[in-house]
Amino acid sequence: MIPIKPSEITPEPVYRTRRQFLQEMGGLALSSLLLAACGALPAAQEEPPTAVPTAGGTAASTALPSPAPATFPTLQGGADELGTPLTSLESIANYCNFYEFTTQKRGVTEMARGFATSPWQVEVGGLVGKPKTFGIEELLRLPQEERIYRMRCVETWSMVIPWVGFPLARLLKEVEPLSQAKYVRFETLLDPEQMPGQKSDSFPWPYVEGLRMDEAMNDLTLMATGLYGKALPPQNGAPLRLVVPWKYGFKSIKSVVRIDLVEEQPVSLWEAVAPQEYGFWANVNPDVPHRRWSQATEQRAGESERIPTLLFNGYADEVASLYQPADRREWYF
Ligand SMILES: Nc1nc2c(c(=O)[nH]1)N[C@H]1C(S)=C(S)[C@@H](COP(=O)(O)O)O[C@H]1N2
Ligand SMILES: [Mo]
Repeated sequence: MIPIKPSEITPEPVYRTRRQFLQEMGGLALSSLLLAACGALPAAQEEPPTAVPTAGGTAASTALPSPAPATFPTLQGGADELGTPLTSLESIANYCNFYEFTTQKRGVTEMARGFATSPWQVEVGGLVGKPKTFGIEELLRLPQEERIYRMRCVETWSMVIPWVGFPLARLLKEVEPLSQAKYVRFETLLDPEQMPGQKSDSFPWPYVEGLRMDEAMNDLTLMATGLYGKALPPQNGAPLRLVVPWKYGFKSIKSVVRIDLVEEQPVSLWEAVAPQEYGFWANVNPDVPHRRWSQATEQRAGESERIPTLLFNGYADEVASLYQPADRREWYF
């Protein structure tokens, strides 16, 4: 790490906020130095904790886009169903993976400020009876509910996030899936002018992800439109992102513009980039290590101790039956 004190490079008020934030994220900074971002890049591309976004970045990050839709439910409780306290909005909104902007987790917030999320359309098609292009305002009119989910990145950091959104199943029913549809394929916006990371040819843009039909229809699978009772911050995937809490975080694709029902298993971005390290299924399993590190424990944002990782990220009762036989290694890769 570079031995520069934050006080040497930023004015005092910003430095204070930043210092509080860095205290919370200190452990994460360390683990991100040890692990390459989602594995395919050299660890050297990760930023040390002193190289934080420009002055004021932290303070402004809580200024969420407004207005949030009136239908957003208010926060029900301060913990998940296991009693784990929520991760602070400060952490959720300032430590992000969103490679379309930058591979620097603490740089995303600043880079994504001003990202245009309205107008926004989501094209839903492929093997469906009634293909349809939805305006985001139409999707925001669907009943929105709050879901507190654990989020486990494949890099071993994790958060507990109070999402707002609607089940993906609700949207898919609108377009009437045909029986030939076996998988759902999702695509993020392609717009290198707004998302400068897409000018890098290290990745096959746009970001693509996929689910099998029964995973997509599972009630846990959420299309998130907000968090902490407000509209999604751009850096967290505004205006609409997938959340699949029992899988590693990279499956939860951000800023979705296209959803296709397809017959063939889609090839996701990470699978295309590093097929030896990232598979299609990516179900969380502490007993199946990543090729380069253990998945047995994780670092919860804001906590110093590492904690055990749970099978299916703690959602085994809801989803384990989808994966038979259970010991097939591919499910966890
Ligand atoms: N389009 C897109 N979606 C993405 C990513 C990305 O880089 N681009 N990163 C993924 C990874 S690796 C993780 S861990 C989560 C992070 O979500 P968060 O930044 O909101 O915590 O988003 C996932 N979705
Ligand atoms: Mo991730």
